[in-house]
Amino acid sequence: MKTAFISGITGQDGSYLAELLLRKGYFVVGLKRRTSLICTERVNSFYDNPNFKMEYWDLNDSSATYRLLLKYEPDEFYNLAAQSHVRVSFDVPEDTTLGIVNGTLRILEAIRNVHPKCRFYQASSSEMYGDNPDIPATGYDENSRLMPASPYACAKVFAHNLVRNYRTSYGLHASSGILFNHESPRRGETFVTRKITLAAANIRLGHQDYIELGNLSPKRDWGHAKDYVRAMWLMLQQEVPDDYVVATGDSHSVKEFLNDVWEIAQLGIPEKHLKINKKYFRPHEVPYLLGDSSKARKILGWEPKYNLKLLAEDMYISDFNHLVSTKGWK
Ligand code: NAP
Ligand code: F7E
Repeated sequence: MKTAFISGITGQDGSYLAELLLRKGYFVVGLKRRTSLICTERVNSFYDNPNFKMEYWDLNDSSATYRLLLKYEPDEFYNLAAQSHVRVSFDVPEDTTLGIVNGTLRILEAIRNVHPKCRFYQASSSEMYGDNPDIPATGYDENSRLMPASPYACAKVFAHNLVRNYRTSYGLHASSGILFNHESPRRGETFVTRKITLAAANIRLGHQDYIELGNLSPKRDWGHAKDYVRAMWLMLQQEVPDDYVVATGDSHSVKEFLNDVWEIAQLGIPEKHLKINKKYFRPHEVPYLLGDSSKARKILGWEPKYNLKLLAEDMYISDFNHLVSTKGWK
């Protein structure tokens, strides 16, 4: 039985990846930082699975990394932990950067020193391309120039380069997935897609009047997290470690996503329920992201099952049903 570590187990991707690996017969160790409230909502579905174990750990704690690597000798380590909110990274740049950069470095060093056979996955991000003005017509690929436009993205670039450096310098089986935006019913409520689907459900049920958003023009290549965790696993099954872009190849604006959700929710035109608030604008925006995942499709045999419409439906229906069942609203 293979053993996998997942840092960021309480996050969106961590929970979907754990479900996938448990289905594949892995023993999964979920690495969780200590929080004052128990925030295990996303892991409830498998918390009692005998092949799942939760351990306290933190990106800022080398000793825990060494101790747990020696205790479990995992076959695979998926590093998904991060302060992952781009807007918030402008407010807490040190915390964001230290966690992503030093945290990744600590894991790579620990693997190199005590358990070099362990395969490593790094959660790199399309935010690393930033505001690069030279976007290829087919989208960014693994060789496109990185021009990060936030503390979060700068830190991800540093960590991305570390992974490549440890792969070439020490021969570690270390891969980075350059994942474009991926969403789901488990997406954090302050990311724009989930904010929109949750607001639409609340408005539809008569418990919210309007939604406040920032810049509606940026375009994103949005996919479903369930599709994207499959790509993470596929990367670590390859003989040779490498970097891969994971994206749908289709980009839409925030306004288009809003329109789609309002249509699904049968709410008429969004402008009836929309206020623009400057506080949600960023000091530096990434205007357009489109990914070219040809390499992942060819070498990993990966392809997404969800398009934007299916994603929006999944998220809206989940939010609507959850409000009806938990609050008793009709
Ligand atoms: P998420 O929902 O925000 O989850 C982040 C996870 O990291 C949470 O479990 C969080 O714990 C944990 N974490 C934060 N700081 C930590 C620390 N100091 N020590 C230990 N754990 C810590 O993010 P996600 O959407 O699942 O994304 C997973 C990873 O992929 C992240 O690294 C993100 O930057 C990257 N990524 C995401 C996307 C996307 O579109 N979703 C795209 C590209 C890359 P708490 O629950 O306690 O906060
Ligand atoms: O913003 C605009 C905002 O916060 C998307 C993270 O998972 O994906 C995510 O980063 C767009 C931006 O995601 C609001 O200005 C408008 O242009 O949902 P988001 P993100 O910044 O793209 C990447 C790939 C990651 O790696 C990150 O970890 O939507 N926008 N109005 C808004 N955004 C938010 N959050 N809230 C608004 O009210």
